[in-house]
Amino acid sequence: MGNTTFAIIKPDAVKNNYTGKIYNHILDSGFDILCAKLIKMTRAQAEGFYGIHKDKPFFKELTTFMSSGKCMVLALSKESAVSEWRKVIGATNPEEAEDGTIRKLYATSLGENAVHGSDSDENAKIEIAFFFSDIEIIQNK
Ligand code: IDP
Ligand code: MG
Repeated sequence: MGNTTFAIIKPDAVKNNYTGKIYNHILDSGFDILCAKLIKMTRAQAEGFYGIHKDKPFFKELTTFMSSGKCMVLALSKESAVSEWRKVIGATNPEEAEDGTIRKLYATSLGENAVHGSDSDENAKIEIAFFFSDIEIIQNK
């Protein structure tokens, strides 16, 4: 298992002023933040990032939402970062997310669910490279 994952604080959470709370949640859960920045994606960027879902019925809703406002993108480090971060964020649908998870605490709905987390080491690497250049990433050595 790798020790890096990729996260997004999504536009609903940024709009609702949960960025600081989620940032604290990340640190309190033992992650080291390798890099972070506030961005606003274009529709084309959102479509590129979520290309894996292009045939899903919710693709248009998802890419409209993800390009609707500012979001914070982050690379996070911890042992088994991918699975550890998925535990901290909770189930995709906030109604099914466990108490104390970020999605349970801060999500708006199934589509607008506050945060993103990579689903594999391979995708974490691809997703970090999508948003960050090598020079932006503080190596954890
Ligand atoms: P994940 O974010 O928990 O990995 P995925 O299945 O990869 O969940 O879906 C990516 C994102 O697409 C979700 O986080 C959510 O924002 C959105 N999404 C997933 N399923 C639906 C749906 O049925 N309706 C609307 N949006 C959805
Ligand atoms: Mg996913």
